[in-house]
Amino acid sequence: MKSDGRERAARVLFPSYDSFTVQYSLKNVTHVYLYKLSFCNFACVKGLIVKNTGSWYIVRTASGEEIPCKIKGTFRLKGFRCTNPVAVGDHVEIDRRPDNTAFIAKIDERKNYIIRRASNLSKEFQILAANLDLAVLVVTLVNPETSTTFIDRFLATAEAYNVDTLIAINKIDLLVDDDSRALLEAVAYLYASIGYDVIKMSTVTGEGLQELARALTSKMSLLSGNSGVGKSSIINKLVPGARLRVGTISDVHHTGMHTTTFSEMLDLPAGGAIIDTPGVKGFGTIDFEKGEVAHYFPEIFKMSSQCRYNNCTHTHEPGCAVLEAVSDHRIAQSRYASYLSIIDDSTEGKYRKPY
Ligand SMILES: Nc1nc2c(ncn2[C@@H]2O[C@H](COP(=O)(O)OP(=O)(O)OP(=O)(O)O)[C@@H](O)[C@H]2O)c(=O)[nH]1
Ligand SMILES: [Mg+2]
Ligand SMILES: [Zn+2]
Repeated sequence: MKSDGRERAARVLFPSYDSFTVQYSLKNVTHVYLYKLSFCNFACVKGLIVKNTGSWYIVRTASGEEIPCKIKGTFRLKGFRCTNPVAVGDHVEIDRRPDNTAFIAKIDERKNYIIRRASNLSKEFQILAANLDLAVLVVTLVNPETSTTFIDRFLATAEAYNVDTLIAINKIDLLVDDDSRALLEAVAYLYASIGYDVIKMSTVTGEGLQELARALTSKMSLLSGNSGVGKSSIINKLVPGARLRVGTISDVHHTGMHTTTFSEMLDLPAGGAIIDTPGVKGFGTIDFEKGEVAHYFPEIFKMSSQCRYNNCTHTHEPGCAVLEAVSDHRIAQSRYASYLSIIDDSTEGKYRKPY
């Protein structure tokens, strides 16, 4: 603000968290200025969310200091309840109080994020991470078996929210017989042919680790997937000294035990950072219009230009090129089933099954 005395006539019109408006009149002309963060000059610090424990967020400032912060109950989004309105990867401004408590006062606009519906029928959603260069979906064909519906729902969401995705098929050391090897090649081929990067890997044999490390260099990446697929094990191999807790696989259900309970960002030795997240069971999609779902399945979208009708939903219409391609096996049945499952969500406005 200028120091010519004008500020004495200034009036704070709309105080808010991060800005206020000042109005004054000079020679019969009214000037209105929006001052951003002016009142935060003393206490406001910018930083990056590097850890989310559920009730606390750890914010790393430019000087490297890590400050535990709470949030105020003001970050709500249109009608949905969010289990974590602030996510790892968010750039924020925090308000430090004299009593040494700190609150997140503002979230900067996000470049992108990955979001899922948290549970059946609820309007709750969860932001897995924000401001990503890459989302790595870790999947396994055994112990546990990742369903194709889960994979496809994740990929469609990443397409919708503009995040590049890489599929890491982990635990390939367990695929020893011919049938399992053939399945591995088929899954890898399916997703590579659609245009996704696929890495076949094992933290036990070390296969694929270098390739993954190269793909992550200088990027902000998220690791996501079902519990027990080896996300934390992968990070322990990539980040010297990480020592993240690694779980066991249930003997009965061959599923993970939800070992990681909070999201955490770790710096990579060659530059960039990786975010470990708790395993997720289902992947409910958010906010998709029925007509736009096809846009998030690249091979279905490509084929849809040849459908007879512009507004074809690819479910029953005559002259549907997508249905034809599914019956000719040019589009995988599993992908089409996933497409239908998301259409079903949008139709019902509900998310029932734990995909
Ligand atoms: N055979 C085999 N086992 C692996 C591999 N990678 C991880 N594991 C094992 O899989 C189990 C689960 O690994 P975690 O790293 O805890 O899995 P996670 O994805 O982080 O699981 P959550 O934190 O529960 O989401 C552990 O017993 C690991 O030792 C692999 O490449 N091959
Ligand atoms: Mg883990
Ligand atoms: Zn069609």
